[in-house]
Amino acid sequence: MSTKAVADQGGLTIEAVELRRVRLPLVAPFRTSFGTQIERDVLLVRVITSAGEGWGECVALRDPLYSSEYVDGAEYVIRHHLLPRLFRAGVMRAEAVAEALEEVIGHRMAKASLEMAILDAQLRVDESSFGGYLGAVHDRIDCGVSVGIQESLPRLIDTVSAYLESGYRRVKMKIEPGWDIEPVRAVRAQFGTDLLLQVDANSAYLPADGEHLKLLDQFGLLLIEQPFPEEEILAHARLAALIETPVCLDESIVSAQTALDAIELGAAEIINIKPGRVGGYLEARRIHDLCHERGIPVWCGGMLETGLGRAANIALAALPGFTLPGDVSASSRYFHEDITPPFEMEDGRLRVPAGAGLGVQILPDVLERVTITVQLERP
Ligand code: OSB
Ligand code: MG
Repeated sequence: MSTKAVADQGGLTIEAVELRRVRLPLVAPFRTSFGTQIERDVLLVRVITSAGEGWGECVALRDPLYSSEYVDGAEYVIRHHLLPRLFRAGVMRAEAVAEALEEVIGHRMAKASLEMAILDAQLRVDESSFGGYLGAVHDRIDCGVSVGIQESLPRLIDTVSAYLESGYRRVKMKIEPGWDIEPVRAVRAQFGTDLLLQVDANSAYLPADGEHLKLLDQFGLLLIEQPFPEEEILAHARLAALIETPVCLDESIVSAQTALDAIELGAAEIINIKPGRVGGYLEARRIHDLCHERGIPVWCGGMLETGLGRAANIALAALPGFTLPGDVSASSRYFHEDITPPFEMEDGRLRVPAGAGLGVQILPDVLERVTITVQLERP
């Protein structure tokens, strides 16, 4: 711990915050039940303090199709509603960010990006890593991969085959009505029953589709993720009682409170934890902790993050309750070129960064090349 430890000083003094929009083409179109992504339009947050800087990544997508948040809206709410509150609070520690922003309702992805940047800055000063701070117990994590909806069954088999050859330890297939039972049957037939396989519907089904989804039981899936809309907790609980396949929630879980309620109601047998969706890494850890106490398995979700968000997600995924491989893949699964040095898999695993803060450095040349706009906000 450095002599200028942030805790001793009561926090960091924020001098400015840079909001930077970057655009990274994806290596291949990624189709889900809510749309097709061909590039990642990301908002990055750089917090500049008297003791050094920190980076955050906002996971909001370009359009409000996965969740109500979207990147232009996140940038607006950060500039006009969140930063003024953060600046007013003066000296800041990551542990105090949520409270400083509490009166703004929702906008968790926007809030999470600020908390992440301040936590990175704070940990760099304290010379500790995200993993160390969050409570990581592993130095490597198992990688899963999320496979989009494909044009045809042969294409699907080729895509899954290539991912398995590169070492991924678990496959998640995106499904939607019309692309569910037969694609899963084809993957099982080709790769066998040992393959760790799960499906994600991104809210594409109706509560009345329970009997149809029960057809998935024959395939021995690890879980079905978010079949129904975000607010349909009761429908998920009823499905969990109807089918053998464990029901996992993603979109519905926006906080530790909603996680606890969903578990108590029998709607979440497994939880996908995405730090952005729940307002940050501290709330993500609280969800981990409560699930761990109750024996609910969790895994780390992904939002097609750059190397910054990926570094933090890997650290989170190294906590003891993350007993299932997450959607935390190698950088090459997403981008030809990332804004940090690429995360590379070794034997289907990624190493947890050990350096201070996020433990990754920005590549300035790449960052400049992919930047669309930069704005500097000052107290
Ligand atoms: O539902 O898990 C999801 C990507 C963007 C938005 C939502 C989801 C996803 C993924 C990909 O499934 C996860 C990743 O590899 O980053
Ligand atoms: Mg999902």
